[in-house]
Amino acid sequence: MTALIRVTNDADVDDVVEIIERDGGVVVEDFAAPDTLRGLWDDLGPRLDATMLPEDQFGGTRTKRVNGLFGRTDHLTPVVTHPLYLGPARRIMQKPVRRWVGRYRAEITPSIQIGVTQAVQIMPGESKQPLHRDDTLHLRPHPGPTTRVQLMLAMSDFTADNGATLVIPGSHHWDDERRPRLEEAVPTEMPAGSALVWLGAVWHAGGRNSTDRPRTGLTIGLDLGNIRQEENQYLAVARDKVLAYPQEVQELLGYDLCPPYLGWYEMENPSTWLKQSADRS
Ligand SMILES: O=C(O)CCC(=O)C(=O)O
Ligand SMILES: [Fe+2]
Repeated sequence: MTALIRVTNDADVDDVVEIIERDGGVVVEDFAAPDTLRGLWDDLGPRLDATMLPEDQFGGTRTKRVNGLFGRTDHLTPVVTHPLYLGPARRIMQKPVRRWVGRYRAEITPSIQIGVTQAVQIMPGESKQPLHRDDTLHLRPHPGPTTRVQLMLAMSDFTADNGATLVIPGSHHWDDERRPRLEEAVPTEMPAGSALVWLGAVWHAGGRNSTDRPRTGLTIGLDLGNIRQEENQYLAVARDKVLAYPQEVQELLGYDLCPPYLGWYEMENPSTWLKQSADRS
């Protein structure tokens, strides 16, 4: 298998969408600005250092994970709103559907939301994770409409021998019967600051780290707005932190309606309530 295509960070969104829909993913070079990467390390590095290794088997026994990232760092706005992440995520998932409502044929476009955030630090000696599809959580049949567009930002260099994410290009087209084989997977090698943008239906795994240094990545899942968040953002991000984000990020954190009417509070868009709570504080 050949590795995923690489694009520069000013590539055309249409081209990137076409690549992702065909291959299942793409690598965006120099995705995060050096200041952003430094800020992420300043905020998350000490937390990773203090994190114990888990007993978990699926997630690995030598892999550290730090969650709730929008509450733990202020440096994620340019990451989640990056035109080559949010742009393709919107284009791929926010497809309008037409439904009769009384005598009208309504065109309804779903929202998208942040479904999971995690820093993943694969320590020396960790073995390969089992191949999986992250959208298995959603229990939708494959192939089918995309319910997750995911990001893996390399916070350190990703190499074939330090645990670079293994990806099977094109595997989002497979049905639910076909079993993935390790020989089909290719490591997503990329320098720190670059990012892998891939679909939730693509078979992948964290790789084996046979070096003597950790491999650190930061992942975000953007999900269709009518699916339950994997990581509960309402609990993960304290309200004062939510209020400090620009409106677009607040909406992505879940303070928004998924049209026509999912997620209301007192029959209003939760963003209305969030604004009122900002006025009161
Ligand atoms: O760390 C990685 O490269 C991938 C991790 C992963 O796929 C997961 O934990 O679901
Ligand atoms: Fe995964």
